[in-house]
Amino acid sequence: MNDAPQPVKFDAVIVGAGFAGMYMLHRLRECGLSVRVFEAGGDVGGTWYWNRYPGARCDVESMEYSYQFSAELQQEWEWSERYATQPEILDYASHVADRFGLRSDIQFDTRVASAHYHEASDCWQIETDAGDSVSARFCIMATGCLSSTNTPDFNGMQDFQGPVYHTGEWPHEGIDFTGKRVGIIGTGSSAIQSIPIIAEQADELWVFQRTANYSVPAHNRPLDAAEVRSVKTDYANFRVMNYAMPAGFGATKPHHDGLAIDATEAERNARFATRWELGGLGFMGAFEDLMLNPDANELAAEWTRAKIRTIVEDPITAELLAPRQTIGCKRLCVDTGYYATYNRGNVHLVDVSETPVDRFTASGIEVADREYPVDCIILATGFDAMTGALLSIDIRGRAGLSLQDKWAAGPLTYLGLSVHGFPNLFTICGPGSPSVLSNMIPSIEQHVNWIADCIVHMSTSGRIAIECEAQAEADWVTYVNSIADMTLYPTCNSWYLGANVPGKPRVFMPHIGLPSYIEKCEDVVQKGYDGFAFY
Ligand code: FAD
Ligand code: N01
Repeated sequence: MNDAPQPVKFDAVIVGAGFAGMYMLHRLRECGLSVRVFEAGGDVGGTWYWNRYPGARCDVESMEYSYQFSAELQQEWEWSERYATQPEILDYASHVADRFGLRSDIQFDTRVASAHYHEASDCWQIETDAGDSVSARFCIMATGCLSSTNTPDFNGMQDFQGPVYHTGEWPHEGIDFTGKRVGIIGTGSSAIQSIPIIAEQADELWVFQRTANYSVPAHNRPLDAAEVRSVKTDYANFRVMNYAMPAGFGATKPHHDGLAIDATEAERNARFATRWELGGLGFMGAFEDLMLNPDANELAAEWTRAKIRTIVEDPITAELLAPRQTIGCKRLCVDTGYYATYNRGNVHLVDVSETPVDRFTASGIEVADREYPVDCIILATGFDAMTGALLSIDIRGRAGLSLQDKWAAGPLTYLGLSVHGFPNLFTICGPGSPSVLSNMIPSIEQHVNWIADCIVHMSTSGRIAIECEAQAEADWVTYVNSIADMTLYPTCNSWYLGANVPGKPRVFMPHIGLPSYIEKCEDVVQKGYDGFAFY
Protein backbone atom coordinates (compact mmCIF):
# COMPACT_ATOMS: atom_id res chain seq x y z
CA MET A 1 0.00 0.00 0.00
CA ASN A 2 1.26 3.48 -0.82
CA ASP A 3 0.82 5.60 2.32
CA ALA A 4 2.33 8.77 0.81
CA PRO A 5 0.02 11.77 1.31
CA GLN A 6 -2.34 12.26 -1.60
CA PRO A 7 -1.58 15.43 -3.55
CA VAL A 8 -4.18 18.12 -3.16
CA LYS A 9 -5.48 19.46 -6.45
CA PHE A 10 -6.08 23.17 -7.02
CA ASP A 11 -6.87 25.07 -10.16
CA ALA A 12 -3.96 27.36 -9.36
CA VAL A 13 -1.08 27.70 -6.95
CA ILE A 14 0.36 31.16 -6.38
CA VAL A 15 3.80 31.56 -4.83
CA GLY A 16 4.11 34.76 -2.76
CA ALA A 17 1.62 36.98 -0.94
CA GLY A 18 2.95 40.45 -1.63
CA PHE A 19 0.84 42.87 -3.65
CA ALA A 20 1.13 40.58 -6.70
CA GLY A 21 0.08 37.34 -4.99
CA MET A 22 -2.74 39.02 -3.08
CA TYR A 23 -4.38 40.55 -6.13
CA MET A 24 -3.83 37.38 -8.20
CA LEU A 25 -5.64 35.38 -5.53
CA HIS A 26 -8.51 37.86 -5.48
CA ARG A 27 -8.91 37.82 -9.28
CA LEU A 28 -8.74 34.04 -9.62
CA ARG A 29 -11.26 33.52 -6.83
CA GLU A 30 -13.60 35.94 -8.62
CA CYS A 31 -13.17 33.74 -11.71
CA GLY A 32 -14.32 30.74 -9.65
CA LEU A 33 -10.96 28.96 -9.41
CA SER A 34 -9.73 27.03 -6.38
CA VAL A 35 -6.45 28.59 -5.32
CA ARG A 36 -3.73 28.01 -2.73
CA VAL A 37 -1.12 30.66 -2.02
CA PHE A 38 2.17 29.74 -0.36
CA GLU A 39 4.08 32.53 1.37
CA ALA A 40 7.47 32.19 3.08
CA GLY A 41 6.73 35.09 5.44
CA GLY A 42 4.37 35.10 8.40
CA ASP A 43 1.82 37.46 6.82
CA VAL A 44 0.92 39.37 3.67
CA GLY A 45 2.81 42.39 2.32
CA GLY A 46 5.95 40.93 0.72
CA THR A 47 8.53 43.73 0.44
CA TRP A 48 6.77 45.63 3.22
CA TYR A 49 6.69 42.58 5.49
CA TRP A 50 10.44 42.01 5.20
CA ASN A 51 12.01 45.49 4.83
CA ARG A 52 11.38 46.97 8.28
CA TYR A 53 14.61 48.95 8.59
CA PRO A 54 14.41 52.49 10.02
CA GLY A 55 13.19 55.00 7.45
CA ALA A 56 11.79 52.46 4.99
CA ARG A 57 9.11 54.04 2.84
CA CYS A 58 8.03 54.15 -0.79
CA ASP A 59 9.61 56.49 -3.34
CA VAL A 60 6.54 56.54 -5.57
CA GLU A 61 3.92 58.76 -3.97
CA SER A 62 1.31 57.02 -1.81
CA MET A 63 -1.71 58.13 -3.85
CA GLU A 64 -0.06 56.43 -6.85
CA TYR A 65 1.61 53.48 -5.09
CA SER A 66 -1.65 51.66 -4.26
CA TYR A 67 -4.22 49.31 -5.81
CA GLN A 68 -6.85 50.62 -8.20
CA PHE A 69 -8.85 47.41 -8.79
CA SER A 70 -11.46 48.38 -6.20
CA ALA A 71 -12.97 51.86 -6.37
CA GLU A 72 -14.28 51.42 -2.82
CA LEU A 73 -10.86 50.46 -1.49
CA GLN A 74 -9.14 53.44 -3.03
CA GLN A 75 -11.82 55.78 -1.71
CA GLU A 76 -11.83 54.45 1.84
CA TRP A 77 -8.06 54.14 2.43
CA GLU A 78 -6.40 57.30 3.76
CA TRP A 79 -2.68 57.78 3.20
CA SER A 80 -1.16 60.13 5.72
CA GLU A 81 2.05 61.23 3.97
CA ARG A 82 3.30 62.04 0.49
CA TYR A 83 5.55 58.94 0.75
CA ALA A 84 4.03 56.29 3.00
CA THR A 85 6.14 54.60 5.66
CA GLN A 86 6.73 50.85 5.67
CA PRO A 87 4.37 50.34 8.68
CA GLU A 88 1.60 52.23 6.90
CA ILE A 89 2.04 50.26 3.66
CA LEU A 90 2.03 47.02 5.65
CA ASP A 91 -1.19 48.13 7.39
CA TYR A 92 -2.65 48.78 3.96
CA ALA A 93 -1.71 45.28 2.75
CA SER A 94 -3.24 43.83 5.91
CA HIS A 95 -6.40 45.88 5.40
CA VAL A 96 -6.70 44.57 1.82
CA ALA A 97 -6.28 40.99 3.07
CA ASP A 98 -9.04 41.53 5.68
CA ARG A 99 -11.38 43.39 3.37
CA PHE A 100 -11.26 40.72 0.66
CA GLY A 101 -10.91 37.76 3.04
CA LEU A 102 -7.66 36.66 1.45
CA ARG A 103 -5.86 34.98 4.35
CA SER A 104 -8.07 31.87 4.32
CA ASP A 105 -6.42 30.75 1.07
CA ILE A 106 -2.85 31.69 2.04
CA GLN A 107 -0.54 29.28 3.81
CA PHE A 108 2.08 31.39 5.62
CA ASP A 109 5.53 30.42 6.88
CA THR A 110 5.79 28.03 3.95
CA ARG A 111 8.47 28.26 1.28
CA VAL A 112 7.94 26.58 -2.08
CA ALA A 113 10.97 24.43 -2.79
CA SER A 114 10.06 22.96 -6.16
CA ALA A 115 7.51 23.14 -8.96
CA HIS A 116 7.61 20.42 -11.63
CA TYR A 117 5.41 20.18 -14.70
CA HIS A 118 3.91 16.75 -15.38
CA GLU A 119 3.19 16.42 -19.07
CA ALA A 120 0.95 13.36 -18.72
CA SER A 121 -1.53 15.22 -16.53
CA ASP A 122 -0.75 18.80 -17.68
CA CYS A 123 -0.39 19.75 -14.03
CA TRP A 124 2.22 21.40 -11.84
CA GLN A 125 3.39 19.44 -8.83
CA ILE A 126 4.46 21.83 -6.07
CA GLU A 127 6.43 20.85 -2.98
CA THR A 128 7.12 23.06 0.02
CA ASP A 129 9.68 23.07 2.80
CA ALA A 130 6.82 22.33 5.18
CA GLY A 131 6.20 19.00 3.48
CA ASP A 132 3.18 20.00 1.38
CA SER A 133 2.77 18.33 -1.98
CA VAL A 134 0.00 19.77 -4.11
CA SER A 135 -0.88 19.78 -7.76
CA ALA A 136 -2.40 22.55 -9.80
CA ARG A 137 -3.26 23.31 -13.42
CA PHE A 138 -1.59 26.73 -13.22
CA CYS A 139 1.47 27.80 -11.26
CA ILE A 140 1.83 31.54 -10.83
CA MET A 141 5.05 33.01 -9.52
CA ALA A 142 4.39 36.17 -7.50
CA THR A 143 7.78 35.82 -5.86
CA GLY A 144 8.89 39.46 -6.20
CA CYS A 145 11.70 41.23 -8.03
CA LEU A 146 13.44 42.35 -4.84
CA SER A 147 12.74 39.55 -2.38
CA SER A 148 15.91 37.46 -2.49
CA THR A 149 18.54 39.23 -0.40
CA ASN A 150 22.12 39.60 -1.57
CA THR A 151 24.56 38.80 1.24
CA PRO A 152 28.17 39.10 0.08
CA ASP A 153 30.49 36.43 1.38
CA PHE A 154 32.78 38.64 3.49
CA ASN A 155 35.78 36.88 4.99
CA GLY A 156 35.37 36.06 8.66
CA MET A 157 31.62 36.81 8.81
CA GLN A 158 31.19 34.08 11.39
CA ASP A 159 33.96 35.59 13.56
CA PHE A 160 32.05 38.79 14.29
CA GLN A 161 30.64 38.57 17.82
CA GLY A 162 27.85 41.13 17.45
CA PRO A 163 24.59 40.96 15.51
CA VAL A 164 24.51 41.31 11.71
CA TYR A 165 21.27 42.58 10.16
CA HIS A 166 20.24 42.69 6.49
CA THR A 167 17.90 45.56 5.63
CA GLY A 168 15.74 43.15 3.62
CA GLU A 169 15.28 40.77 6.56
CA TRP A 170 14.93 43.24 9.39
CA PRO A 171 13.92 41.97 12.89
CA HIS A 172 10.24 42.56 13.61
CA GLU A 173 10.89 43.89 17.11
CA GLY A 174 13.02 46.75 15.72
CA ILE A 175 16.46 47.71 16.97
CA ASP A 176 17.49 50.50 19.26
CA PHE A 177 20.95 51.72 18.26
CA THR A 178 21.27 54.10 21.20
CA GLY A 179 24.79 54.00 22.60
CA LYS A 180 25.99 51.63 19.86
CA ARG A 181 28.82 51.80 17.36
CA VAL A 182 27.24 50.75 14.07
CA GLY A 183 28.79 49.75 10.74
CA ILE A 184 26.65 49.82 7.60
CA ILE A 185 27.84 48.35 4.30
CA GLY A 186 26.23 49.73 1.15
CA THR A 187 24.91 53.09 -0.03
CA GLY A 188 21.87 52.16 -2.14
CA SER A 189 18.27 53.22 -1.43
CA SER A 190 17.94 51.11 1.74
CA ALA A 191 21.09 52.58 3.28
CA ILE A 192 20.26 56.10 2.16
CA GLN A 193 16.84 55.90 3.83
CA SER A 194 18.12 54.37 7.06
CA ILE A 195 21.45 56.20 7.63
CA PRO A 196 19.95 59.56 8.71
CA ILE A 197 17.76 57.85 11.33
CA ILE A 198 20.39 55.45 12.65
CA ALA A 199 22.84 58.38 12.86
CA GLU A 200 20.50 60.12 15.30
CA GLN A 201 20.53 57.12 17.64
CA ALA A 202 24.00 55.62 17.36
CA ASP A 203 27.11 56.76 19.20
CA GLU A 204 29.19 56.24 16.05
CA LEU A 205 28.08 55.30 12.55
CA TRP A 206 30.62 54.02 10.02
CA VAL A 207 29.33 53.94 6.43
CA PHE A 208 31.29 51.64 4.10
CA GLN A 209 30.74 52.98 0.58
CA ARG A 210 31.83 51.13 -2.57
CA THR A 211 29.96 53.32 -5.08
CA ALA A 212 28.51 56.72 -4.28
CA ASN A 213 24.87 57.03 -5.33
CA TYR A 214 22.82 59.96 -6.52
CA SER A 215 19.98 60.89 -4.20
CA VAL A 216 17.37 63.60 -4.50
CA PRO A 217 15.33 64.96 -1.60
CA ALA A 218 11.90 63.45 -0.95
CA HIS A 219 10.47 66.63 0.56
CA ASN A 220 8.12 64.30 2.35
CA ARG A 221 5.19 65.92 4.15
CA PRO A 222 1.74 65.14 5.48
CA LEU A 223 -0.77 64.86 2.66
CA ASP A 224 -2.91 67.90 2.17
CA ALA A 225 -6.65 67.16 2.49
CA ALA A 226 -7.53 69.23 -0.58
CA GLU A 227 -4.93 67.39 -2.68
CA VAL A 228 -6.29 64.00 -1.58
CA ARG A 229 -9.85 65.12 -2.33
CA SER A 230 -8.90 66.29 -5.79
CA VAL A 231 -7.36 62.89 -6.63
CA LYS A 232 -10.23 60.93 -5.09
CA THR A 233 -12.84 62.96 -6.96
CA ASP A 234 -11.68 61.33 -10.18
CA TYR A 235 -9.31 58.56 -9.09
CA ALA A 236 -10.12 56.48 -12.18
CA ASN A 237 -8.91 59.18 -14.54
CA PHE A 238 -5.84 59.81 -12.36
CA ARG A 239 -4.97 56.12 -12.83
CA VAL A 240 -5.56 56.23 -16.59
CA MET A 241 -3.30 59.27 -16.92
CA ASN A 242 -0.56 57.57 -14.90
CA TYR A 243 -0.71 54.41 -17.00
CA ALA A 244 0.15 56.65 -19.96
CA MET A 245 3.35 57.86 -18.25
CA PRO A 246 6.67 56.18 -19.16
CA ALA A 247 7.04 54.66 -15.68
CA GLY A 248 3.39 54.67 -14.62
CA PHE A 249 3.43 57.70 -12.30
CA GLY A 250 3.86 61.45 -12.21
CA ALA A 251 1.02 62.43 -14.56
CA THR A 252 -0.11 65.33 -12.41
CA LYS A 253 3.38 66.73 -11.91
CA PRO A 254 4.74 69.55 -14.13
CA HIS A 255 5.83 68.23 -17.53
CA HIS A 256 9.07 69.40 -19.06
CA ASP A 257 10.21 68.74 -22.60
CA GLY A 258 13.23 69.79 -24.62
CA LEU A 259 16.83 68.66 -24.58
CA ALA A 260 19.36 69.54 -21.90
CA ILE A 261 22.05 69.95 -24.54
CA ASP A 262 19.95 72.60 -26.34
CA ALA A 263 19.13 74.60 -23.23
CA THR A 264 21.22 77.52 -21.98
CA GLU A 265 23.11 77.03 -18.74
CA ALA A 266 20.65 79.33 -16.96
CA GLU A 267 17.65 77.38 -18.30
CA ARG A 268 19.20 74.09 -17.28
CA ASN A 269 20.10 75.24 -13.80
CA ALA A 270 16.63 76.64 -13.26
CA ARG A 271 14.97 73.44 -14.38
CA PHE A 272 17.18 71.17 -12.29
CA ALA A 273 16.57 73.42 -9.29
CA THR A 274 12.80 73.27 -9.84
CA ARG A 275 12.90 69.48 -9.99
CA TRP A 276 15.13 69.27 -6.90
CA GLU A 277 12.64 71.44 -5.01
CA LEU A 278 9.71 69.30 -6.20
CA GLY A 279 11.57 66.27 -4.85
CA GLY A 280 11.46 62.62 -5.80
CA LEU A 281 12.12 60.47 -8.83
CA GLY A 282 10.74 63.08 -11.24
CA PHE A 283 14.18 64.73 -11.18
CA MET A 284 15.17 62.63 -14.20
CA GLY A 285 12.22 64.08 -16.15
CA ALA A 286 13.81 67.54 -16.24
CA PHE A 287 14.81 67.01 -19.88
CA GLU A 288 14.06 64.35 -22.47
CA ASP A 289 17.64 63.41 -23.27
CA LEU A 290 19.03 62.69 -19.78
CA MET A 291 18.98 58.89 -20.19
CA LEU A 292 19.75 58.99 -23.92
CA ASN A 293 22.71 61.30 -24.40
CA PRO A 294 25.87 61.04 -22.25
CA ASP A 295 26.56 64.78 -22.58
CA ALA A 296 23.07 65.66 -21.39
CA ASN A 297 23.37 63.16 -18.56
CA GLU A 298 26.69 64.65 -17.46
CA LEU A 299 25.05 68.08 -17.19
CA ALA A 300 22.48 66.69 -14.74
CA ALA A 301 25.14 64.65 -12.96
CA GLU A 302 27.47 67.61 -12.48
CA TRP A 303 24.59 69.81 -11.30
CA THR A 304 23.80 67.19 -8.66
CA ARG A 305 27.45 66.82 -7.62
CA ALA A 306 27.64 70.58 -7.17
CA LYS A 307 24.51 70.39 -5.01
CA ILE A 308 26.11 67.70 -2.84
CA ARG A 309 29.20 69.91 -2.40
CA THR A 310 26.97 72.72 -1.09
CA ILE A 311 25.37 70.43 1.51
CA VAL A 312 28.36 68.43 2.80
CA GLU A 313 30.71 70.65 4.78
CA ASP A 314 33.88 68.55 4.70
CA PRO A 315 35.29 68.83 1.14
CA ILE A 316 36.94 65.38 1.21
CA THR A 317 33.71 63.70 2.32
CA ALA A 318 31.74 65.73 -0.24
CA GLU A 319 34.04 64.54 -3.04
CA LEU A 320 33.66 60.92 -1.91
CA LEU A 321 29.87 61.29 -1.86
CA ALA A 322 29.79 62.85 -5.34
CA PRO A 323 28.97 59.94 -7.68
CA ARG A 324 30.94 59.48 -10.89
CA GLN A 325 28.65 57.17 -12.88
CA THR A 326 25.78 58.12 -15.16
CA ILE A 327 22.97 59.63 -13.12
CA GLY A 328 19.83 57.45 -13.20
CA CYS A 329 21.76 54.42 -14.38
CA LYS A 330 21.51 52.87 -10.94
CA ARG A 331 18.11 53.54 -9.49
CA LEU A 332 17.95 57.13 -8.27
CA CYS A 333 17.59 57.30 -4.48
CA VAL A 334 15.11 59.53 -2.67
CA ASP A 335 16.12 60.70 0.79
CA THR A 336 15.37 62.82 3.81
CA GLY A 337 18.52 64.53 5.02
CA TYR A 338 20.99 61.96 3.66
CA TYR A 339 23.90 64.19 2.59
CA ALA A 340 23.51 66.54 5.58
CA THR A 341 23.90 63.54 7.88
CA TYR A 342 27.61 63.51 7.00
CA ASN A 343 27.95 66.91 8.75
CA ARG A 344 27.33 65.15 12.08
CA GLY A 345 30.39 64.44 14.18
CA ASN A 346 29.37 60.81 14.81
CA VAL A 347 29.05 59.80 11.12
CA HIS A 348 32.12 58.66 9.18
CA LEU A 349 32.42 57.64 5.55
CA VAL A 350 34.85 54.84 4.68
CA ASP A 351 35.72 54.54 1.00
CA VAL A 352 35.90 50.87 0.00
CA SER A 353 35.97 51.48 -3.76
CA GLU A 354 39.72 50.83 -4.13
CA THR A 355 40.37 48.80 -1.00
CA PRO A 356 37.38 46.53 -0.35
CA VAL A 357 36.18 45.28 3.02
CA ASP A 358 38.94 42.76 3.91
CA ARG A 359 37.10 40.86 6.55
CA PHE A 360 34.92 40.92 9.62
CA THR A 361 36.90 40.51 12.84
CA ALA A 362 35.46 39.52 16.22
CA SER A 363 34.86 43.17 17.04
CA GLY A 364 34.61 45.07 13.80
CA ILE A 365 35.24 45.51 10.09
CA GLU A 366 38.73 45.55 8.62
CA VAL A 367 39.62 47.62 5.56
CA ALA A 368 43.20 48.13 4.35
CA ASP A 369 44.66 46.81 7.59
CA ARG A 370 42.62 49.19 9.74
CA GLU A 371 39.97 47.79 12.04
CA TYR A 372 36.81 49.82 12.55
CA PRO A 373 35.40 48.60 15.89
CA VAL A 374 31.59 48.24 15.83
CA ASP A 375 28.93 46.62 18.03
CA CYS A 376 26.68 45.62 15.14
CA ILE A 377 26.79 45.47 11.35
CA ILE A 378 24.04 46.32 8.89
CA LEU A 379 24.18 44.81 5.42
CA ALA A 380 22.39 47.23 3.10
CA THR A 381 23.73 45.15 0.23
CA GLY A 382 20.55 44.75 -1.80
CA PHE A 383 19.02 41.86 -3.66
CA ASP A 384 19.61 39.18 -6.24
CA ALA A 385 17.05 41.10 -8.25
CA MET A 386 14.41 39.82 -10.67
CA THR A 387 15.72 36.26 -11.04
CA GLY A 388 16.95 35.40 -7.51
CA ALA A 389 13.63 34.31 -6.00
CA LEU A 390 12.61 32.36 -9.12
CA LEU A 391 15.90 30.53 -9.47
CA SER A 392 15.99 29.53 -5.82
CA ILE A 393 12.97 27.32 -6.53
CA ASP A 394 13.63 24.08 -8.43
CA ILE A 395 11.32 24.84 -11.38
CA ARG A 396 11.14 22.21 -14.11
CA GLY A 397 9.08 22.36 -17.25
CA ARG A 398 8.51 19.96 -20.15
CA ALA A 399 10.95 17.04 -20.37
CA GLY A 400 12.39 17.98 -16.98
CA LEU A 401 13.97 21.19 -18.33
CA SER A 402 15.12 23.24 -15.35
CA LEU A 403 14.72 27.01 -15.26
CA GLN A 404 18.24 27.27 -13.82
CA ASP A 405 19.62 25.62 -16.97
CA LYS A 406 17.37 27.55 -19.30
CA TRP A 407 18.41 30.87 -17.75
CA ALA A 408 22.10 30.03 -17.27
CA ALA A 409 23.11 32.86 -19.62
CA GLY A 410 20.36 35.23 -18.44
CA PRO A 411 16.57 35.20 -18.18
CA LEU A 412 14.51 34.34 -21.28
CA THR A 413 10.81 35.20 -21.25
CA TYR A 414 8.04 36.37 -23.51
CA LEU A 415 6.59 39.64 -22.13
CA GLY A 416 8.10 38.83 -18.72
CA LEU A 417 5.01 36.65 -18.26
CA SER A 418 5.77 33.29 -19.78
CA VAL A 419 8.74 30.99 -20.47
CA HIS A 420 8.97 28.60 -23.42
CA GLY A 421 9.09 25.00 -22.18
CA PHE A 422 7.09 25.84 -19.05
CA PRO A 423 3.37 25.55 -19.92
CA ASN A 424 0.83 27.18 -17.61
CA LEU A 425 3.58 28.87 -15.62
CA PHE A 426 3.15 32.63 -15.31
CA THR A 427 5.58 35.11 -13.76
CA ILE A 428 4.12 38.35 -12.42
CA CYS A 429 6.47 41.23 -13.24
CA GLY A 430 9.09 38.78 -14.44
CA PRO A 431 12.30 39.79 -16.23
CA GLY A 432 11.41 41.34 -19.57
CA SER A 433 8.49 43.37 -18.16
CA PRO A 434 8.58 47.02 -16.97
CA SER A 435 8.34 45.92 -13.30
CA VAL A 436 11.15 47.66 -11.41
CA LEU A 437 11.35 50.50 -13.94
CA SER A 438 7.74 51.38 -13.23
CA ASN A 439 5.34 52.10 -10.41
CA MET A 440 5.03 48.48 -9.44
CA ILE A 441 1.48 48.22 -8.12
CA PRO A 442 -0.16 49.31 -11.40
CA SER A 443 2.30 47.07 -13.26
CA ILE A 444 1.33 44.16 -11.02
CA GLU A 445 -2.37 44.83 -11.63
CA GLN A 446 -1.84 44.92 -15.39
CA HIS A 447 -0.04 41.55 -15.28
CA VAL A 448 -2.58 39.96 -12.95
CA ASN A 449 -5.46 41.11 -15.15
CA TRP A 450 -3.73 39.78 -18.27
CA ILE A 451 -3.12 36.39 -16.64
CA ALA A 452 -6.65 36.11 -15.20
CA ASP A 453 -8.20 37.08 -18.56
CA CYS A 454 -6.01 34.51 -20.29
CA ILE A 455 -7.11 31.75 -17.90
CA VAL A 456 -10.78 32.68 -18.45
CA HIS A 457 -10.18 32.64 -22.20
CA MET A 458 -8.66 29.16 -21.93
CA SER A 459 -11.58 27.92 -19.88
CA THR A 460 -14.22 29.26 -22.28
CA SER A 461 -12.37 27.94 -25.32
CA GLY A 462 -11.65 24.52 -23.82
CA ARG A 463 -7.87 24.88 -23.73
CA ILE A 464 -5.78 22.93 -21.25
CA ALA A 465 -2.38 24.53 -21.56
CA ILE A 466 -0.69 27.68 -22.86
CA GLU A 467 2.97 28.14 -23.63
CA CYS A 468 4.85 30.89 -25.39
CA GLU A 469 6.63 30.01 -28.62
CA ALA A 470 10.43 29.81 -28.73
CA GLN A 471 10.68 32.40 -31.51
CA ALA A 472 8.39 34.88 -29.75
CA GLU A 473 10.52 34.53 -26.64
CA ALA A 474 13.81 35.01 -28.50
CA ASP A 475 12.44 38.04 -30.35
CA TRP A 476 11.18 39.58 -27.12
CA VAL A 477 14.52 39.22 -25.34
CA THR A 478 16.29 40.80 -28.31
CA TYR A 479 13.75 43.63 -28.38
CA VAL A 480 14.03 44.36 -24.63
CA ASN A 481 17.81 44.54 -24.93
CA SER A 482 17.67 46.67 -28.06
CA ILE A 483 15.60 49.28 -26.19
CA ALA A 484 18.04 49.23 -23.27
CA ASP A 485 20.95 49.64 -25.68
CA MET A 486 19.43 52.88 -26.98
CA THR A 487 19.70 54.31 -23.46
CA LEU A 488 22.44 54.89 -20.91
CA TYR A 489 21.14 52.15 -18.59
CA PRO A 490 23.79 49.59 -19.57
CA THR A 491 26.66 51.99 -18.77
CA CYS A 492 27.10 51.18 -15.06
CA ASN A 493 27.16 48.15 -12.78
CA SER A 494 23.54 48.15 -11.66
CA TRP A 495 21.33 45.39 -10.30
CA TYR A 496 19.12 45.90 -13.39
CA LEU A 497 22.02 44.17 -15.18
CA GLY A 498 22.68 41.64 -12.43
CA ALA A 499 26.08 43.28 -11.92
CA ASN A 500 25.74 43.41 -8.12
CA VAL A 501 25.84 39.63 -7.72
CA PRO A 502 29.18 37.95 -8.47
CA GLY A 503 28.87 35.46 -11.33
CA LYS A 504 25.39 36.58 -12.43
CA PRO A 505 25.09 36.96 -16.22
CA ARG A 506 25.23 40.60 -17.29
CA VAL A 507 21.90 41.05 -19.07
CA PHE A 508 19.59 44.05 -18.83
CA MET A 509 16.42 42.58 -17.34
CA PRO A 510 13.53 45.09 -17.25
CA HIS A 511 11.59 46.41 -20.24
CA ILE A 512 11.92 50.19 -20.49
CA GLY A 513 8.57 51.93 -20.96
CA LEU A 514 5.17 51.02 -19.54
CA PRO A 515 2.71 52.35 -22.18
CA SER A 516 4.37 50.60 -25.13
CA TYR A 517 4.52 47.41 -23.08
CA ILE A 518 0.80 47.54 -22.22
CA GLU A 519 0.02 48.19 -25.89
CA LYS A 520 2.05 45.12 -26.85
CA CYS A 521 0.25 42.92 -24.30
CA GLU A 522 -3.13 44.10 -25.59
CA ASP A 523 -2.05 43.60 -29.19
CA VAL A 524 -0.96 40.02 -28.41
CA VAL A 525 -4.46 39.25 -27.11
CA GLN A 526 -6.22 41.00 -30.00
CA LYS A 527 -4.21 38.88 -32.43
CA GLY A 528 -5.44 35.69 -30.75
CA TYR A 529 -2.57 35.39 -28.25
CA ASP A 530 0.08 36.03 -30.84
CA GLY A 531 3.31 34.26 -29.88
CA PHE A 532 1.56 31.69 -27.68
CA ALA A 533 0.51 28.13 -28.45
CA PHE A 534 -2.51 26.46 -26.80
CA TYR A 535 -3.27 22.78 -26.45
P1 FAD B 1 7.13 41.05 -3.06
O1 FAD B 1 6.50 42.15 -2.30
O2 FAD B 1 8.60 40.95 -3.03
O3 FAD B 1 6.48 39.70 -2.54
C1 FAD B 1 6.97 38.46 -2.94
C2 FAD B 1 6.66 37.49 -1.85
O4 FAD B 1 6.98 36.18 -2.33
C3 FAD B 1 7.50 37.69 -0.60
O5 FAD B 1 6.68 37.90 0.51
C4 FAD B 1 8.31 36.41 -0.46
O6 FAD B 1 8.44 36.00 0.89
C5 FAD B 1 7.49 35.44 -1.26
N1 FAD B 1 8.28 34.35 -1.81
C6 FAD B 1 9.36 34.44 -2.62
N2 FAD B 1 9.82 33.20 -2.92
C7 FAD B 1 9.01 32.34 -2.28
C8 FAD B 1 8.96 30.93 -2.19
N3 FAD B 1 9.84 30.13 -2.82
N4 FAD B 1 7.99 30.35 -1.44
C9 FAD B 1 7.07 31.11 -0.79
N5 FAD B 1 7.07 32.46 -0.83
C10 FAD B 1 8.03 33.05 -1.57
N6 FAD B 1 8.27 49.73 -5.94
C11 FAD B 1 7.59 50.83 -6.33
O7 FAD B 1 6.97 50.81 -7.39
N7 FAD B 1 7.58 51.94 -5.58
C12 FAD B 1 8.24 52.02 -4.41
O8 FAD B 1 8.20 53.07 -3.77
C13 FAD B 1 8.98 50.88 -3.98
N8 FAD B 1 9.66 50.91 -2.82
C14 FAD B 1 10.40 49.80 -2.46
C15 FAD B 1 11.09 49.85 -1.25
C16 FAD B 1 11.86 48.76 -0.86
C17 FAD B 1 12.58 48.80 0.44
C18 FAD B 1 11.97 47.65 -1.71
C19 FAD B 1 12.84 46.48 -1.33
C20 FAD B 1 11.25 47.59 -2.89
C21 FAD B 1 10.44 48.66 -3.26
N9 FAD B 1 9.67 48.64 -4.41
C22 FAD B 1 8.97 49.74 -4.80
C23 FAD B 1 9.56 47.40 -5.19
C24 FAD B 1 8.55 46.44 -4.47
O9 FAD B 1 9.21 45.23 -4.39
C25 FAD B 1 7.24 46.37 -5.26
O10 FAD B 1 6.66 47.66 -5.31
C26 FAD B 1 6.16 45.44 -4.72
O11 FAD B 1 5.99 45.53 -3.34
C27 FAD B 1 6.43 44.03 -5.17
O12 FAD B 1 5.34 43.21 -4.85
P2 FAD B 1 5.38 41.66 -5.24
O13 FAD B 1 4.18 41.04 -4.64
O14 FAD B 1 5.60 41.53 -6.69
O15 FAD B 1 6.71 41.11 -4.58
O1 N01 C 1 20.25 47.71 -2.67
P1 N01 C 1 21.26 48.28 -3.80
P2 N01 C 1 19.13 48.49 -1.85
N1 N01 C 1 31.07 45.52 -0.54
O2 N01 C 1 21.64 47.12 -4.62
C1 N01 C 1 26.72 47.78 -1.86
C2 N01 C 1 14.38 49.28 -4.00
N2 N01 C 1 14.33 50.09 -2.79
O3 N01 C 1 18.52 47.51 -0.89
O4 N01 C 1 26.87 50.02 -5.85
C3 N01 C 1 30.68 46.79 -0.39
O5 N01 C 1 20.70 49.46 -4.46
C4 N01 C 1 26.47 48.29 -3.25
O6 N01 C 1 27.62 48.84 -3.80
P3 N01 C 1 27.81 48.93 -5.41
C5 N01 C 1 14.95 50.13 -5.12
O7 N01 C 1 14.46 49.67 -6.34
C6 N01 C 1 13.60 51.22 -2.82
O8 N01 C 1 19.63 49.73 -1.30
O9 N01 C 1 27.39 47.59 -5.94
N3 N01 C 1 29.48 47.24 -0.78
C7 N01 C 1 25.35 49.28 -2.98
O10 N01 C 1 25.84 50.49 -2.50
C8 N01 C 1 16.41 49.86 -4.94
O11 N01 C 1 17.20 50.19 -6.06
C9 N01 C 1 13.58 52.04 -1.73
O12 N01 C 1 29.23 49.22 -5.61
C10 N01 C 1 28.65 46.37 -1.36
C11 N01 C 1 24.57 48.59 -1.86
O13 N01 C 1 25.44 47.63 -1.27
C12 N01 C 1 16.42 48.39 -4.63
O14 N01 C 1 15.28 48.21 -3.78
C13 N01 C 1 14.31 51.72 -0.61
C14 N01 C 1 28.99 45.02 -1.53
C15 N01 C 1 23.35 47.86 -2.37
O15 N01 C 1 22.48 48.79 -2.94
C16 N01 C 1 17.66 47.90 -3.94
O16 N01 C 1 18.06 48.85 -2.95
C17 N01 C 1 15.03 50.56 -0.61
C18 N01 C 1 30.27 44.60 -1.11
N4 N01 C 1 30.68 43.35 -1.26
C19 N01 C 1 15.05 49.76 -1.71
N5 N01 C 1 27.94 44.38 -2.12
C20 N01 C 1 12.82 53.30 -1.77
O17 N01 C 1 13.33 54.36 -1.49
C21 N01 C 1 26.99 45.32 -2.29
N6 N01 C 1 27.42 46.51 -1.85
C22 N01 C 1 11.47 53.22 -2.20
